Amino acid sequence: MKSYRIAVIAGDGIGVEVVDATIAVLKSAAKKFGFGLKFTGYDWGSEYYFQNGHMMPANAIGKLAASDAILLGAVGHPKIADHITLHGLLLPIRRAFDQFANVRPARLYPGVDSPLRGFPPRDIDMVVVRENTEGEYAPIGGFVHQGHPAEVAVQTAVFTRHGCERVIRFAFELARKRKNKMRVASITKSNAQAYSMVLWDRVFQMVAAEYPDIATESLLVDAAAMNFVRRPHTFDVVVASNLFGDILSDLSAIVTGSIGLAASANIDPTRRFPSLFEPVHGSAPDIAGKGIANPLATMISAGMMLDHLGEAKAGAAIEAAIRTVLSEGGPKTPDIGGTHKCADVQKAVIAALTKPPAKP
Ligand code: GGG
Repeated sequence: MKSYRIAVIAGDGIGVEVVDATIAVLKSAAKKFGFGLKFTGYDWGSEYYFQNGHMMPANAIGKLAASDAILLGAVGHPKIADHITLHGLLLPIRRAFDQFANVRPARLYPGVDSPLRGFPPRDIDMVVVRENTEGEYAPIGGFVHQGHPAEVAVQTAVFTRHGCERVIRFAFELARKRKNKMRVASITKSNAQAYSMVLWDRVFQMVAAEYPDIATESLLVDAAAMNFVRRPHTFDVVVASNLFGDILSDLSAIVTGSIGLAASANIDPTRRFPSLFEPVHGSAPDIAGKGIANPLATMISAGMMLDHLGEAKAGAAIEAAIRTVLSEGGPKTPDIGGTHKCADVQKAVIAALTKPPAKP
C-alpha cells in the first residue's frame, strides 16, 4: 500500500482545532481510498517561542525535508509581534523549499451566501496564484539610527525575471488545466512601481504569447480590488506578486463567503521539496479555544495536498463531501452564518465522505 509522510505543524490559536479536525478527515479518506498517511507532529509556533526564544529549531527545515508534504494550521500570537511569528516559521519554510506558487482558490459554494448584496446567482470560481518567494516579502532591509528621531527603515522588494516568469507560467498552465474560463489576469501597480512591476508586465506579455488559447488582462491592483467586488465571476486565474496576491486573496475569500473557506497550497512544482498546505486564515486568537473555528479551509487545503501527492480521487472526494455538507444544509460554523461547532462540521464531512453510494 502506498503511504505518505505528512509533517504537521498545527501552530497557534485555532490552528490546533482546524488541523485536528482535518487529520480526522484525512484518515477517513486514506481508509476509503486505500493508501497510508503517517503523520509526524511538530510543536513549533508561539508556545515553542516562549520556551525557546525562536519559533522552530535550527534543524527544522532538515526535519521537514524528510516529509512528502506539510500541513500547517496557523501562526500568530497576541503577545508576540506578527513579524517575529511570520518570519520565524512560515516564510523561511516557503523560501527553503522554493514553494514559489501559492495557490489560493476561491469558490462560491452552493449553500454559502456571498456578502455582495444583490449579487446574481452566478458562480464565482477563481484562483489567486501568489508569487511566494520574493517580491515585497524578500527579507532585504534594515534600520539605521535605530531608536533615534532620525531613524530610517529600508525595505527592498526583489523581482527577478526568473521569479516572475516561473510563477506566471504556472498560472497559464493552471488555466489550461482548470479548463474553466481559460483566462489569466495579471495584477501589478506598474504605473507607480516603474521598475519591478514593469519587468513583471513585460514578462507577462512574453509568457502570454506562448499561450494563444488563454485570454489575458492586466490590471492595476486598485482596479483589481474594485473588480473583485464588482465582477468576481469574470475572473479565472489571477497572478500577482507576493504582497498583492496576499491582499487580493483575502478579498476573493470574503466575496465567496468567509476566510474560513479559503484554502491554500504553497507549491514547489518541481517536486524537489515538500509542498505546504494551509488555510489562508491566521490564528484568530479572539475565537481560539471556543470550538467554533471553521475547519473547511484546512480540509480543502488537505484535499489539495492529496491531489498534489497523486491521490486525486481522494482529494476530489474531500471537496465533494464539503460541497455536500454546505449545499444540503449541514452544520455551519458562525463565520458562514451557522451556530455549529468545528467538531460538528468534522463529523458531517466524514459522514458525507464515507457514505456508501446510493443503490441504483
Ligand atoms: N495559515 C497560516 C497563517 O497563520 N497565516 C497567517 C499569515 O499571517 N500569513 C501571512 C502570509 O501568508 O503571508
